[in-house]
Amino acid sequence: MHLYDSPMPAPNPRRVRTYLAEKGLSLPTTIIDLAKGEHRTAEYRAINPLGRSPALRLDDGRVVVESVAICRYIEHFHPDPPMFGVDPFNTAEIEALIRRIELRLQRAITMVWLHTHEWNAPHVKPQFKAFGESQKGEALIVMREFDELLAGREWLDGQRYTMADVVLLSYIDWAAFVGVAYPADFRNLRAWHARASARPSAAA
Ligand SMILES: N[C@@H](CCC(=O)N[C@@H](CS)C(=O)NCC(=O)O)C(=O)O
Repeated sequence: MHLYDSPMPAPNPRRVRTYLAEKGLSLPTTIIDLAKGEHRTAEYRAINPLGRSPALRLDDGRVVVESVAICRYIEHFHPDPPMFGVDPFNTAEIEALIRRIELRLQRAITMVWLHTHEWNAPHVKPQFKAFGESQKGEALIVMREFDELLAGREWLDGQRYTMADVVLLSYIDWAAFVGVAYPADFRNLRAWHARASARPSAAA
């Protein structure tokens, strides 16, 4: 297997690095420098026609895209420690958490990023700045929901550190990068964020 990865602050490739670190795994890697536009080259599009990072090329040449799908693929071969659930209910719970993070928090933050940030001006035409700004409030609504969910819980599923925590960490940090830091009174989220950030995998 060969990983196509991009450095911080890119949130989606980071998930795969965090996941691999939790498993104690490392893969041969090619760095795709997003700032240099390496994801838009014909060479990389031959790997991932979507022009997005990360991607995982299998030994037979097939390619898995989407950060969570890449981790799910690796999970089949390296099930310990379990990152996607330990029984049918827990697996469904983690899937639901990941979908909530991706479909609500990630979507809102992505709209902020695409429509308000100068970096995207050459690519997103037109940028709807007012729309982008409006999505900051939506992101905070979802963050508050997670703050409430985390009351009395160490990790999102209430049992152990899972892929849902990896995905949330990537987007809480990315949100701060694009200017949507959660308020100080989100105490449960803040404590969870400190715990997740203190894991060695967070620095991967
Ligand atoms: N849902 C995809 C998102 C992949 C994605 O958009 N990656 C970003 C880096 S964090 C990217 O390649 N951006 C380049 C671009 O949009 O032009 C995943 O989870 O892998």
